[in-house]
Amino acid sequence: DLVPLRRALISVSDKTGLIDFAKALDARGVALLSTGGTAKAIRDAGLPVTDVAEVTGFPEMMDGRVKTLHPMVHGGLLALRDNDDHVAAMQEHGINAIDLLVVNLYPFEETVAKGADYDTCIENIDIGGPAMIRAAAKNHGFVNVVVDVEDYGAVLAELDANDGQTSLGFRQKLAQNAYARTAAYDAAVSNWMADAINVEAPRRRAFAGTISQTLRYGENPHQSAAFYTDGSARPGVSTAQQHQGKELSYNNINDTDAAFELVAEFDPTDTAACAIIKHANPCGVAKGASLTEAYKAAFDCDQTSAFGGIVALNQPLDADTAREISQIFTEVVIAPGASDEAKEIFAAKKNLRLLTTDGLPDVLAGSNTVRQVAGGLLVQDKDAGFVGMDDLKVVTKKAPTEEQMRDLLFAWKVAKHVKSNAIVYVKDQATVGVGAGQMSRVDSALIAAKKAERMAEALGLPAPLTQGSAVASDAFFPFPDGLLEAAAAGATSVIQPGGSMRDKEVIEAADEAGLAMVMTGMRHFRH
Ligand code: 93A
Repeated sequence: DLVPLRRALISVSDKTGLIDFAKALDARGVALLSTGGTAKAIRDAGLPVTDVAEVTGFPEMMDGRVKTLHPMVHGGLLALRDNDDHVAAMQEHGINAIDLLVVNLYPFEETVAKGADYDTCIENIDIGGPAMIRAAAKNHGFVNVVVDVEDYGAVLAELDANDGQTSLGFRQKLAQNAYARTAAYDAAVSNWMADAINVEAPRRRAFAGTISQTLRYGENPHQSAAFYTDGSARPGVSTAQQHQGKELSYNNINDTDAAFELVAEFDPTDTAACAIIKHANPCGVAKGASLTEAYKAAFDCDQTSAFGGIVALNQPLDADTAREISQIFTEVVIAPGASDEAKEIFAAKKNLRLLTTDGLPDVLAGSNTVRQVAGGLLVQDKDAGFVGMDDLKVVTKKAPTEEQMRDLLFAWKVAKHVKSNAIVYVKDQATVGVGAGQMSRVDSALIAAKKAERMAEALGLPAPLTQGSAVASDAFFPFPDGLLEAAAAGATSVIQPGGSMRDKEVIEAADEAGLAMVMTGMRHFRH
């Protein structure tokens, strides 16, 4: 299954590494064939190269839209070298075999990312490139196809290991990668179009990813796993720089993402904030006059659960906060930057992973979330819902005080990031009890209150911090019972969407308990 490599067609938009690769091929006796800009670059480097236009007998035309779409090219890529008819056809039409195709496509994804206008995006849809890639990949029995600059070295290594030939296994791997590239390319085009022309639920959707990391295992050690990025390059765990510690695991990545998305709710120019996450749920979130204070307050919500947690900060990590975080075992810290001193402090903590990013994700930016179900995918808009002071409706006799209002809005932001049913108690801009993921809202209210009691004991407080707290419920109270449970825990103000058949009953119960309650008109289920 070894086949020699005698003739290559190179047509690349990204010319990184091109000259070195062309030189190395030339040195191995490979004849080079190339398109306009690529040919010019190779020629300028003093290497012999034939223009595709010379081979096809046609000039590149229509602004380059038609340059390689020709039987002299596609015949050379697709012909089966061991098929008499194919060989006869090549001879009859003077078609020469192409053994290596090197293509990287018009930068469509980058053009979209730059915010280019519609026509510019359209012009950057590569047609001839994918056509050649797909042809070469189909004929991998004889043809090598390279679509990534990173693979240039591997081709040379393969040639050197096999006396100027390549093996079938090698060509198969290249072909598999090539089809994933053209699939991802068309997925990007289709997804861009869905946005550009505003289709709500396109009949077909395409998804694609590029491997970022093979993971030691998945959610459990018997599950294999890998991390793929979609190229959207949002600040977050997929684009973060890791400064120390072993590789992130599947669960680390999932939790770090949850932590960073939550802390990004809090404007860093307004105040410092910290979120501590365990199993994708927050066990402490707080704002503070400094990052250290925010961390301490978040930690005091549930010190037991914070052990081995993921800490996310909305401002660059400073030395004091690094010292404070170092007091207990933390799996990952993610922040939009870190001071050198903070990095040094963490350097002594071998098991702690520090990740820094170039900023915070924009929580209001539109994007999709995708979840797999048996036989399909569920796609929805990301929950970028936002509720401000002006959206709230006071429904009880008592209206929240200014201070209560601030805590209610804080609790509401946190509740959005807690698995349903979510109940979040907040006091002085810090969570003091988080009830997550229960099948009954009453249980979430109870569990959160119970945790607050435990923390009060541990901290030696006279009463749980839920006394006089603000409480958020991610969805409406279907009955008064959940609300009354929160009142029993000491909550004095409530934020919830409203919209239950029994809103009237719930509001009456709130009035009777002397609560101040506001409704958001928006719900934040999270599953
Ligand atoms: O406009 S195209 O879709 N029409 C073609 O026939 C064609 N053939 C190659 N674009 C085409 N290409 C692309 O040109 C390649 O995929 C590559 O990205 C680019 C290289 O052009 P140049 O060599 O002129 O820089």
